[in-house]
Amino acid sequence: MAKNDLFLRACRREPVPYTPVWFMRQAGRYQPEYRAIREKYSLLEICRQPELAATVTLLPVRQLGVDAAILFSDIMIPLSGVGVEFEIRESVGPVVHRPIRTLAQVEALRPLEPEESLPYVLEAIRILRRELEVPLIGFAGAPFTLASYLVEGRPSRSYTNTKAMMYRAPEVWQALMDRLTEMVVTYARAQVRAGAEAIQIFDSWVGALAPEDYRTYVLPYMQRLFAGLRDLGVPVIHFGVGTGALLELMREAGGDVIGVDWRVPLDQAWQRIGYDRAVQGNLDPALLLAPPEVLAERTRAILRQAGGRPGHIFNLGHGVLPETPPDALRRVVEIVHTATAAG
Ligand code: 1CP
Repeated sequence: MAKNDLFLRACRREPVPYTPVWFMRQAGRYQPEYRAIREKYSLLEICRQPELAATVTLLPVRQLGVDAAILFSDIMIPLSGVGVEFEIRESVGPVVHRPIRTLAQVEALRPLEPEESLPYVLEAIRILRRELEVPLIGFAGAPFTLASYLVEGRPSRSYTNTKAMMYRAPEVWQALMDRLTEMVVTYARAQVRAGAEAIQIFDSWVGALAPEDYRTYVLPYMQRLFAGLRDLGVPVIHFGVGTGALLELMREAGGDVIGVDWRVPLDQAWQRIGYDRAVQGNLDPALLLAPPEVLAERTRAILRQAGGRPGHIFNLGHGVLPETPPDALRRVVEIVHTATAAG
């Protein structure tokens, strides 16, 4: 079968016969098959065994009919390669054993050598490229979002320690963001060399920042990050949650595709971002729990807001919730494909 490259064409804002769709967290707890694998293996075990990571990556591709696959991994994975010790704690998320608070701790971080310390990630990508008939997206966490876990030591709502470091110890913050930016560029480049056909940068928690703070403490690093990926020639997606006040700054930072959450209507978001970028989004993941006719109408509403303009990739505004019925995801794929093919 010829490869379905609609996702890559849409990233480049080329016209496509129908709108491509994939879902953040399309492999995960909502799937009985994933839960069965998780009974035998921890999340990190799955990430570190290339055959298992590839199997989990493939599950939703075949079941849902999506137009792209995303490597099954976690944003924390490359941190093990720079010397950070962490675990993924059940019902909590990433927990860092010794949160980073001092310049000495930042300076103790090693440069990342992906082939040495993360060979299983690169091997999973190579396996997937042999198996997949849709493009493979690699990914990395953005420096701010990674820093939030390193400084807080665990998931946070207020990012108090992270912001305190920005304001009170800017030299520590700058050193940390420098290291993380370099790590992300090295990591994403290795993924593309191994075969990843696009990269998504997850700045999931950057919406916690006021625009002025984003400009001062994050934008320069993000610009350097995207500049460091430009010559690879693969599309780069720049995603964050709660970024309604930051979309223009995210555009300024970079990315061929800007990921938008559900809090901003897609037509307004695209107008603000500018039509010289592609956009990805933006159905509220909770709508997958709504009655079928409500889900269908809200899916079509997003397609109307995209207005048939080349450069829309349909996705959720954030990851699939564990409570989601798999059938709801299949229906969304069907609606996106048929509604845009007819139009
Ligand atoms: O086994 C489990 O079900 C535990 C939950 C889980 C899963 C499924 C974690 C722990 N990580 C993952 C896999 C994962 N992580 C993927 C899978 C690929 C896919 O989309 O199919 C991806 C893309 C990630 C990336 C990730 N990890 C992000 C960015 C994406 C996002 O959702 O914003 C973030 C913020 C993390 C940290 C993390 N890892 C795990 C959890 C529960 C969290 C979030 C914790 C928090 O609330 O801060």
